[in-house]
Amino acid sequence: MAFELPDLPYAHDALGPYMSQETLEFHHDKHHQTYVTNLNNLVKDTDLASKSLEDIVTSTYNVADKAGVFNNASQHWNHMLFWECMKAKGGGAIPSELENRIKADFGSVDAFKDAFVAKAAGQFGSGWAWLVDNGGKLEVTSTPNGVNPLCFAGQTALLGCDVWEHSYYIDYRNRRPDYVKAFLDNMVNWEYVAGRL
Ligand code: MN3
Repeated sequence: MAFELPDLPYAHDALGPYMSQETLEFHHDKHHQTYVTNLNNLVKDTDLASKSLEDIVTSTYNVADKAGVFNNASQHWNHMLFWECMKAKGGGAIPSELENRIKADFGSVDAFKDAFVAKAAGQFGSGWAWLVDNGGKLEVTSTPNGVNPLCFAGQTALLGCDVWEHSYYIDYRNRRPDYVKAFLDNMVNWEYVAGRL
């Protein structure tokens, strides 16, 4: 069965003023759609066509002649997570179980946010910043291009933030740290993130 682009879980204008309708129209309707279309074309009539998205990502990571499949499959997975990680009037209180885990592993919510923004800002070029559960310990990581926590044994992605320029350039121009701060404080759906624990 072909992969499909899921609808956004909110209206295109729901994340304003922090992420504009124009950004979501380009990012979801065009960029994400392109990954899905490319993935379907690349796996069509191959033995990958019957595999799950997660299996395609993990089985093509670092396989030289499967780089195109990996890039489009991982980006499809990453963006589906990214859309779910946000909501209208997001940010705010973190559910207590997740907040306690964050405090235990980072010292405080503010220290976690500082570490996440630093990782996101420090990712050279295109990529992602993540909050992962790595074998029972919460960590912030960053990855290049489409690489994601599925590629690393023991890691479960809780929160993902797209730091490709197409994710923030319309609204923030070159100010990636301001975008990531707004993401954490005003866009994240912490109930959804906590539900991934
Ligand atoms: Mn993107």
